[in-house]
Amino acid sequence: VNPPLMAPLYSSPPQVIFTQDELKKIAAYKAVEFVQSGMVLGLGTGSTAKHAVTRIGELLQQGKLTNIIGIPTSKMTHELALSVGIPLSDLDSHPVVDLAIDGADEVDPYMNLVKGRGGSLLREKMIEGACKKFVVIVDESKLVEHIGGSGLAMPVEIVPFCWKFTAERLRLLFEEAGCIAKLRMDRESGEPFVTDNKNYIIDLYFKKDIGDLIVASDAILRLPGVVEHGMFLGMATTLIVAGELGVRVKNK
Ligand code: ABF
Repeated sequence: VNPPLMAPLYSSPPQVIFTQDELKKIAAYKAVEFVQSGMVLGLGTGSTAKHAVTRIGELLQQGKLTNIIGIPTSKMTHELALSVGIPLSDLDSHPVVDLAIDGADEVDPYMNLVKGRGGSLLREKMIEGACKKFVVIVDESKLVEHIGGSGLAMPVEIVPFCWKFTAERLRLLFEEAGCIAKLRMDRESGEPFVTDNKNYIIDLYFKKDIGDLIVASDAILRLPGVVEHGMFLGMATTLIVAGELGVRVKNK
């Protein structure tokens, strides 16, 4: 048989369409490549971080990782990590965390994040603030130009005591940005959503840009009744984004 006179210059690449969950898994597996035996790990919460926790458990069971200690960022992650065989501890016993891996709800071009739509922002911020390296894993739908400007919620954890008063003070802080402050409800019970720390969440929605993020952060944290907010500014050291065109890793 004669060879073809001219081979085609390009063969069209196979069209692979990933589901959003597959992209989350790709980002999570990439992050787990940073994990080394002997590390103390911050274990994130959410549907993306879940893939990383499960993968770390798998590698432990296969003996490819040893001597890992996990610090879970929520009760849910605590349960998951135990179920996949990750030995657990906390910040009191391990105040320095080598590496944390967690998802995010929004990521801006400077790697500032909004987190907490899953309700675990306080423990996430404590643990991820104590780590040497914080790897954020997202699918590309989480990338935004300005955090807080997507029309989606910016969560603030508050004490339940006189929550309406605190919600109104939060709304007034951002009145010029057309802020709406809503108490987060638990879909199943119809009662207020209660965090792992027995607090409430106020979700802030903005019609306009909220301006300087550090100024906004400081103003929120100065309000009595506020425990923490979901802006994670300057904390991420590595960002892993999975999209249809592949995985991108960006370092600070
Ligand atoms: C946690 O999980 C939260 O801080 C954030 O709200 C959420 C990200 O959700 P998912 O990975 O399920 O999209 O990290």
